[in-house]
Amino acid sequence: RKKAFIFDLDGVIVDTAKYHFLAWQKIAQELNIEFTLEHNELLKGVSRVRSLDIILELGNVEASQEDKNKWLVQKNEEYLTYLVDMDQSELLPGVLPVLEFLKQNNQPIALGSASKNARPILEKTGILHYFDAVVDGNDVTNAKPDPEVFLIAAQLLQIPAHDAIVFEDSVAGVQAANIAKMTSIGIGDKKTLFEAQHIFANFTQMETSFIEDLIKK
Ligand code: G16
Ligand code: MG
Repeated sequence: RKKAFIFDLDGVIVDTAKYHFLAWQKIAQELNIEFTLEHNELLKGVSRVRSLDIILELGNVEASQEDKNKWLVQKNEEYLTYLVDMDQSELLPGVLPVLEFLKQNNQPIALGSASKNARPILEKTGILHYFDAVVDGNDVTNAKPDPEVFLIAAQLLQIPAHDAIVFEDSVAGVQAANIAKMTSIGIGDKKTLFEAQHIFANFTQMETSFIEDLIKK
């Protein structure tokens, strides 16, 4: 059977969270807002615009739209400097074999990410050709936990939502998959992602037989 396999990007395919963090930290420093790695958890899977709002809320800072736009541009320019040297070595462990296995089994694959930088990251890491559809921050109006990004992905793959499987590292993303009635698979910490139907620390923990069962079900 054909299923839709939908991958989140940041935290599932690549560990760009550390780069988002460094870029946001620079903005926060300029604004004298304390911004720690713990705070950074709040930004996972969250859009750029919403991320800035969260940081401003942390520092009780009110700002004009003009200033906000300026910081959003600054943040992205800083973030892009970290992507320049990105290559296949930045793929998270076990990702490539899973993509390869799905391809060999003729399974449709999509990206479902909040990031507006998704395509260049897939290109730089050399895996764009695995994806039959790419849905990212440029294509959606509603952020996760709204299921829009995953619903569009399944639609593009021409697979009904209940036959879609979503890999996610963020709580909002797992919730989005659940709302869409898709199979949610958390990649990361059990305690954080307890709402997911299945949870793996990373892709190396996922047996081929598990994926075979997903295809057969
Ligand atoms: C990713 C990250 C978020 C980031 C968002 C937008 O989402 O998890 O932290 O804020 O993309 O990224 P950009 O500024 O590149 O548009 P995902 O859905 O891939 O985990
Ligand atoms: Mg993510």
